[in-house]
Parts: sequence; structure tokens; C-alpha cells
Amino acid sequence: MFCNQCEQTARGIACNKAGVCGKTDEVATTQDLIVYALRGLALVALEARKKQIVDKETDRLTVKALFSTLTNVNFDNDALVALLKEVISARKELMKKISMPASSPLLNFELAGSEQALQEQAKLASIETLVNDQDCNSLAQTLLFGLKGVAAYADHAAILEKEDPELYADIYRGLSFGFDGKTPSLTEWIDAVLNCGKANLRAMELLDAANTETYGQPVPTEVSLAPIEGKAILVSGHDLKDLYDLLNQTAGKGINIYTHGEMLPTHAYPKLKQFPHLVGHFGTAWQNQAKEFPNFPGAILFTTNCIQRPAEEYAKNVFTTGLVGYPGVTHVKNGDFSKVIEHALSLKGFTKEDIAKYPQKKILVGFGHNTVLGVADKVIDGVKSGAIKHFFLVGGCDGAKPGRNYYTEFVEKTPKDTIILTLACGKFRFFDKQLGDIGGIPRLLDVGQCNDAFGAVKIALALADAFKCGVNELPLTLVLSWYEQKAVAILLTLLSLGIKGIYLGPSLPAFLSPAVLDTLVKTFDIKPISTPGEDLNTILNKK
Ligand code: FS2
Ligand code: SF4
Repeated sequence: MFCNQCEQTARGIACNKAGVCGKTDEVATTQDLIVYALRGLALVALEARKKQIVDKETDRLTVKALFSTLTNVNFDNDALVALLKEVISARKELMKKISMPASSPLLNFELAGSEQALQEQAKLASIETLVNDQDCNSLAQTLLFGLKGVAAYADHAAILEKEDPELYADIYRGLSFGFDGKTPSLTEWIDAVLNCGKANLRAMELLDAANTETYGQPVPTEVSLAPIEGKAILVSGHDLKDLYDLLNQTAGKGINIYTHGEMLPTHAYPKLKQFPHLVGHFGTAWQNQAKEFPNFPGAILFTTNCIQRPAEEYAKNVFTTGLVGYPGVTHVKNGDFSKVIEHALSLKGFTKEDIAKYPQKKILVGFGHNTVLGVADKVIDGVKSGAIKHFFLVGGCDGAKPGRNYYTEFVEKTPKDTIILTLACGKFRFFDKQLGDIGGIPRLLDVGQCNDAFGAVKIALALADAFKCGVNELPLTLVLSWYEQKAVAILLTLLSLGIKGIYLGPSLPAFLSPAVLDTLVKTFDIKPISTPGEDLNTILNKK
């Protein structure tokens, strides 16, 4: 196997025996073949579009299959092989429909019969070997990983019936770029990468519309971090519909629902917070599952990433749904959570003794673009009067590396006349800090999940508009932590918008070749994080 798509990749180079995330060689093989098969399907779907044939099922399958290869989504090889077969047969069906000849290996691709032949196929299909030139290869990887992020957002939006055929066409163009018989130049690869960033903006916009039109605009909401007595289900991942369905199915059953990880911001959505049994949040970021889940006395439902190998002591309490999967873990389908509910009722839930161990603590969520821009006048006045000196967007994905303490220290050290916007699971490094307020505006504003990065972009663009300047001229600095491929897609969006001077950590992507990194640094002034004190000093004293 060869996988270097996430920040925790082995030795900062690549996982090639087994994934640091727990991905097996077998799963890596299947995922590489899914991507390879999708490239063929993309060529066919684009050809079909030339004949005005847009197949919704193919579009949806493409984003589902691609999302399944994102870090920490699916470790279940059987489920992945089933998806791979679906992709191959979808390609064949569509080829038949448009009478397209199988004129290249991509269009002829069939699943090999033996394990050894599969390994050979995967070697040929691996991104490591597909593009020869080192820098073009680096950009091909950047493009693929960005597309995985786009697919994740597009899939979430499609679940709530928000789709755009042009977005799917962009995904097909990206997947087939460099695999349609042409050999793109370095500049063309760079353009393709930036186009992926633009497509991602559209995907995030669709998802924002899907979430807010279905569940209402998030409003500032206090969330309890202390559990209450009673039966319990913990919901992890990012999917709002799964949470909504579960809340409906548990209404009146005497089960309390808690959010975990990236589900925290869902407490702010009017149509979700209306359920009285959505009672609080449990735990912190994804990488702390093994430490925190043994203390949860109920069922645990994963709706999407990030799942870790469940430790034996709580594995029987874990359920997966949608695209997420883990071998040996019960997978529930079609929005039917009866097994999860039954299991939660069979467990003891939180007792009086349990809850006594947790301090009564509350935090505030619900500062999406609608809320923040609702107090835009106050924010602008604050800047003009000098009460607000600077904005920081400190967010992104969390992970296990010790270097990630940078983000906690950074936030702790920010001066009192600065505002911190945050999003994604990176916020758990500081989400419960009491940072006070500036004229009634909390200093720490939770914009939402990584899936809500569109909100942060919208806020930045609206502020630039209000101050009649470009985003790069605003007193705003982006200090981002990355881990998986949605973060890659977001970064590409920011670059495609011309946003410069982003601080990025905890380490730089292994898939960037020295020359590509150099281009990014020169063109976009991307800065690797150093120490919180040094970076803050540079940012705040820059004129
Ligand atoms: Fe966090 Fe993991 Fe949100 Fe990422 S829960 S790192 O894949 O999606 O962010
Ligand atoms: Fe390694 Fe990350 Fe790939 Fe997992 S997803 S195999 S940790 S690079």
C-alpha cells in the first residue's frame, strides 16, 4: 500500500505497511481501485453529458464512493468491495447507454479474480505510479485529495436533496484530469487544483443551504457538557439528517441524546434543538474516542468520520450508518435506528453516581454566518473604535500529534482585544475556555463543523465588503490545522479565492513536492506554524 493523504501519515512520508489510522493493506488496495474505477466512470459520465445524458444515480454513486475513501470513514473491506463493484457496473451500464467503446484500460477495468492480481491492479492504479513527473504527481495527489473533500460535502448536501449537475461535472473533470489521453503541463495541473477549490466553494454553499433550509439558521445556544441521569445515545460524525431521524425515533422513549465531536454545533439548529431530549455534548475530538467512550454508558452511533478502531470494552456499543463502517461493528441502514435504540435501552445509562463526576459546565455554539453577520454593525463599530484589533480564524481538524497544542496555546495567548472564530474538531483544543467578550460579542465564536467552512468564508467576504477592501487587507489571520482531505479542499478554496498568508500546521502535507510547496509559498504566502508567541508577534506587529 501507499497512502499519504492525511496529516498523520507514517514518518511524514507515507503509510506503506499499514495505516497509522488503522487502514489495512487490503482496504488501501480496494480504495485505490475505487478511485481508479471512478476515473473511468468520470470519463464516461462526461461523454454522456455531451449527449445531454445526466444520470443522477451515477452522480450520487460517484460522491459516495469517493467520500468512502476519505480518512477515517470506512475500514470495512466488504462494504468497500461492494461499492467498487457498483462503480464498475455503473460505468459499464452508462457506456452501453451511450454506445461508448472501451478504448482505454480505464474503460476496460474489471475487478481481478485473485488477491495477488488485485494487488497488481492496485499498484498500477495507485496515485504514486499513475503520474510520472514528481511535481505533476504532487499536484495530481493534491487534486485527488481535494476532490475527496468536495465529494464529502456534495454527498452531505445530496442527502438533503441539494444538488448541482455542474458540481458533479466539475468532480468528473477533476477525476479524469490527466487520464483522458492528454498529458497536462504543470500550469494546467495547477489550474485544475485551483478549479477543485472553486468547485468546493460551490459544494460548501450547497451544503450550507441544505442544512439551514432544512433545520433553520443556527442561533446562539448554550450546550451542557455535564450528562444527566438516564438512558443515553451518543451521536458522532457530521450528518444532520441522521441526528434528526434519531431524535424523532427516540422521542418519548426516555433516552437522552448527546452529541460527540463534530456534532456539537448541531445544538444551534432550531429544528434540532426543539427536541428536549437533545440534552448535551459528551467528549472532545475524534482521536480521544478510546479514552472517552468507555465512560459512555449508552449506545454510540457514527454517522460519518472520524471513526477509530473501537476498543473491546465499548465496541459492542458502537453502531455505524451511511458510508462509515468498521469490521465487526453493527451497521444500520436506511435511517432505521431501532437496533441502536434497543441497545441503548438495554444499557444502564448515566446514574446519579456517574453524573456526580462531571462538573456543571456549559459552552456556547451557534455563530454561523447568519448570527455573526446579524451583528455586523456592532463588529464594524468595534473595529472602527479600536475595541477589536484583530480577528483570527483558528480552526480545522484535530489529531493526535503533540504539536497540536500550538492551537491551544495560540488561543490562550491572543490579546483581549481580539476575536477568535473557530470551526471543525480542532476547536476541542480550546472550546471550553472562558475568553470573555468585547462589548457583548463573545471573543470565541463557534462557526460550526468543518462542513460549515462556507460560513467562515462568507463572514470574511462580508467584512471585506463592509470595509471596502480585499480579504487580505482585513485585520484577519487564518491559523489552520489540517488532518484529512476536507481540509485540503477548504485550503484549495481559500487559495482559489486569492486568500494569502495562511498559517498551516501542525506539519505540511507529505504529498507536496519541494517545488510545489515553493510555488504555494511564493504565490500564496502560506506559512508553516512556528511557535504561538512568535507567530502572534509577527501577525500583530505586521504593518
Ligand atoms: Fe474532524 Fe475528522 Fe470534520 Fe475531519 S471529525 S478530522 O475527518 O471531518 O474535521
Ligand atoms: Fe496513513 Fe492517513 Fe492514509 Fe491512514 S489515511 S493510511 S494514516 S496516510
